[in-house]
Amino acid sequence: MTDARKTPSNGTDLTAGAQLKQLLQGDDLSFLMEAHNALAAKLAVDAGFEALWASSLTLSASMGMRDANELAWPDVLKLVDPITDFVDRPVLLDADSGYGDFNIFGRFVTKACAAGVAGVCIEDKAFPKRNSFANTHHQLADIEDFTGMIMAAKDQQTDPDFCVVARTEALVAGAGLSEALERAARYEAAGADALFVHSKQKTAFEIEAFCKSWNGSIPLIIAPTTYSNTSTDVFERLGISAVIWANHGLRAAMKAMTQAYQEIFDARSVAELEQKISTVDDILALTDTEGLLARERQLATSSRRSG
Ligand code: SPV
Ligand code: MG
Repeated sequence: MTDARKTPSNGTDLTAGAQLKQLLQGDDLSFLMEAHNALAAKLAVDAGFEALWASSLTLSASMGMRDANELAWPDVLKLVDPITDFVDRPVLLDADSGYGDFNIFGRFVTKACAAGVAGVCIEDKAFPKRNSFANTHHQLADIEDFTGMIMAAKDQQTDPDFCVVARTEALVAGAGLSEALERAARYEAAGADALFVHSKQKTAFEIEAFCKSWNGSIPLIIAPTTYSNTSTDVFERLGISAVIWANHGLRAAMKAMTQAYQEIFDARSVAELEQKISTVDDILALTDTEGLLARERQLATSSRRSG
């Protein structure tokens, strides 16, 4: 029996990995929306997003933790499982810097495949990592160690189309364009399925320079969190394959919840707010409670008949 709670399938028999690969390799620019839990994932899919980003920043924050490997890797898998369970869209899981070495990362990849994850993103920073926007020194990983982790991931994926996205933090770390290009080329040669080049600048000048000099052939991914004013047309012209809106779901929720809580606290009443927020029926509908009740009635009827 199909699970009616789930987002309707997009009508494909492709594995999660193959769906993500198809998006990344397609001619059109794709968009991945951040989701920090199953509810957020469902809302993103309902809005039209075809793929999701399970962000280390927002998964951690939603657990009250810092984006600094405070969330251990088994817990990351526990948090992503309800997301892949609830929505039939590919999820790219942010695996930070791979949680240690090739061995741990390889095990992580096998378990991520079993959890229905479409791909993982691994960034070339030392463990424990710090969020890219944390005002600190960002220590880059050794290139050989990092390429070993990419190779271990490709060896240990159980979905043949699982996507291993290599992310270079060379620009974030201030190591410069040529370091970023060198690392990107090495990661492609090691078997990465796509390259995520990150920048924390307020404009896209670093990304533009990177794209103009890059002569690799794997898809390019960006997360324009700080250069948010750059038009999407620019990304298309640069030949970028996918844009990750990396934290906007949690940021929207935080703002809305902060305002609602304050309004209720100040008014000592919910009367004013009632018309402005989702209804309890909306919550029941989100998880198809009516489907459960219908099934309950159906089973009661058939057991009365057979009894
Ligand atoms: C995340 O969303 O966790 C990311 C992107 O890795 S960033 O926060 O920009 O590092
Ligand atoms: Mg992250």
